[in-house]
Amino acid sequence: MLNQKRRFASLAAAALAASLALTACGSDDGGDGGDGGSEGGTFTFIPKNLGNPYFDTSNAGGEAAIEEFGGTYEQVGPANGDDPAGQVQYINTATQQGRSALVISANDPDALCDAIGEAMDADIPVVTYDADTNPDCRDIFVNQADAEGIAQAQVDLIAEQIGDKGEIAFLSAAANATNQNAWIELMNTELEENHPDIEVVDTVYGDDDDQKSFDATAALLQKHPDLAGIVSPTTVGIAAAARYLSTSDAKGKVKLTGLGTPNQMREYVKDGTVEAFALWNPEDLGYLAAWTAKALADGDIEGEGDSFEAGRLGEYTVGADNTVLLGDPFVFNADNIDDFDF
Ligand code: RAM
Repeated sequence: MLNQKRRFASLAAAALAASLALTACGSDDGGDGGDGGSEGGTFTFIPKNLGNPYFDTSNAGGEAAIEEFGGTYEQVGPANGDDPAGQVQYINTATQQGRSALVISANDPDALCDAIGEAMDADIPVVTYDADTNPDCRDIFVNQADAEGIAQAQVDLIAEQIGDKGEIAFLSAAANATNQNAWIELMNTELEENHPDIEVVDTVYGDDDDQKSFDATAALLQKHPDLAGIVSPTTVGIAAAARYLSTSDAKGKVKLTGLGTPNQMREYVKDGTVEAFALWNPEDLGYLAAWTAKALADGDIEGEGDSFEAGRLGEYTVGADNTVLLGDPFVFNADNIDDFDF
């Protein structure tokens, strides 16, 4: 754990340096990328939604990688985090423009597959990162951390904070989000198997929209007066829930944990609303996704068993289901939160 902590801290420091050039949302027009090849190519990042600090950070990592290897970065995407149809339009446009590779956080496991298939038919490699599609409809998924590990970290946190008993609820992102759904399923299994006195009484969806997530938190508290805790496995959800709790009577009584960014959660850890939460380094995730896209575009890798260089992160090998794994989740609390800036 200590080693991992040190590794994460040094990666976070490097990420911090790199993130000084954090880009605003929108599209950097790179012109025509042409087919394949990373030099001079254009790499299109399509996050779940624009304006989400998590994706601002991850995509700044992608942009930094692309600058390192001499390509052009662009980011396009829908305004809302529950809009696969919006993502399809951006995929289609990028295909028509002949981009070198696409890097997508999918809002739905199936809905993007036809559009992704057309991109791949046009020899445009497609990497998913953060939230996967069905594995057979993309080239490679860059996974932030093992889903079991992400689920376990959050169950451990809530169990510890509520004394391993009582009612809890999930405040998720979009109802079709592959990543949140996989984590929630694994958390439910872990709770059933190892925490018999914790009862999951509700799962609600804030669609990675700040206001919807805020309102959903208020509604949860009203509907479940005995609620002991909320687990929000989304950076948008946990920040909105923390903001609600911080000025309510439930502050410090209804425990809140899940996945958050240190910068969004700092004030709520300091004011006692939140004890601890988890995440990985989103900047490294985007950085690794960009290097993966380059390796595919250059024909250096095709799938499982192939290795490639990912700049400052070193060498990675494509694993089962054509997945590249970034690392382990990390727990943030009052003792360490000031060591991080993302
Ligand atoms: C939100 C998004 C993203 C997820 C993080 C934890 O920013 O839903 O997909 O990975 O939270």
